[in-house]
Amino acid sequence: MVGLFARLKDGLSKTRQGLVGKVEELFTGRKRIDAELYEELEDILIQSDVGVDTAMDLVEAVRAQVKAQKIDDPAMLTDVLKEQIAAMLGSETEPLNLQEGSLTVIMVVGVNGVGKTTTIGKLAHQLKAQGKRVLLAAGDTFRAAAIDQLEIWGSRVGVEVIKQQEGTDPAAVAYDAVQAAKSRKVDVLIVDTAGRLHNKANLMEELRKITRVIGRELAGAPHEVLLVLDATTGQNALSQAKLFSEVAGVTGIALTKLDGTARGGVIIGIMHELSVPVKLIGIGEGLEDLREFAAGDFAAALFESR
Ligand SMILES: Nc1nc2c(ncn2[C@@H]2O[C@H](COP(=O)(O)OP(=O)(O)OP(=O)(O)O)[C@@H](O)[C@H]2O)c(=O)[nH]1
Ligand SMILES: [Mg+2]
Repeated sequence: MVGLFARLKDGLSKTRQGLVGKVEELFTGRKRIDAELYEELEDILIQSDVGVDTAMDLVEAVRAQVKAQKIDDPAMLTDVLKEQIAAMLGSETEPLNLQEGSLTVIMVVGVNGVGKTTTIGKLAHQLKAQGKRVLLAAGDTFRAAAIDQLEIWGSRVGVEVIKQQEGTDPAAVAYDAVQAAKSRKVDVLIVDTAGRLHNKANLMEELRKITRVIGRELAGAPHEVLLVLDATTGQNALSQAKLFSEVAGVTGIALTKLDGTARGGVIIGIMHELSVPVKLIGIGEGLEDLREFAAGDFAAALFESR
């Protein structure tokens, strides 16, 4: 069996080639640490979707370390950068806010196509493997296909799906689902939502309404509003995160599609520029390809070449 860390490293290979490969090429190709080198480092970081502000802060942090440690060999900068990225990501793992011994409601939000339904399927699988009773709610009533897709995941993973017809008010589906979860003594209810409506204001209003209904039926719920972001969209993911966390009360981020993209650097920007933590990462389309985001492992996997 391929180890978990190896699988993570594998998933991050394109980001590693892009970001770390270019950085190492820069550091080994230079004889001196000078202003030009810092400028090129900043360019590489920006190109890797770290974000302009974060790129500037990172370069500043590297510069301060170089001064403090009196480093004059550019070849030593890879380790310095790795340490600064690790420091920026923090060492804490932020687990999902699961209620011990009572019902937890997780609402999953995000624009269309980012991987909400897939993430729900993977998460349901994980929770079930931990011995939890899981129920899904088909709160994306905008398209019939969305309900079908969640049902396919449900039967694949072996968990039930609460659904109504296409076009039903998703808040009504959420209401039903909370009732069902209570009477069936479910541990975790995961609510899927639409990523696309007629317009953005409608979507946000709908999300607020679902949240209200869930909270009325179960005090303290939803316990987790998980925003799903697609890493391949780079800086777009960062702006979606800003938008959703303002209106939808996001408590955690799941960053998907880190496999197959060189834009994984966006996670550094998200962690640095937002107060919402990345809790889960998606590194493939399979059932097992969802991980808790552990910053230390991430930084190590990013920099380790073999
Ligand atoms: N490579 C890869 N693909 C992923 C990952 N997560 C999701 N996908 C793929 O992304 C596509 C869209 O995923 P969905 O789960 O349907 O996205 P959604 O957000 O529910 O989309 P809507 O319901 O249209 O809003 C699917 O083809 C998934 O297989 C991931 O971590 N890695
Ligand atoms: Mg979906």
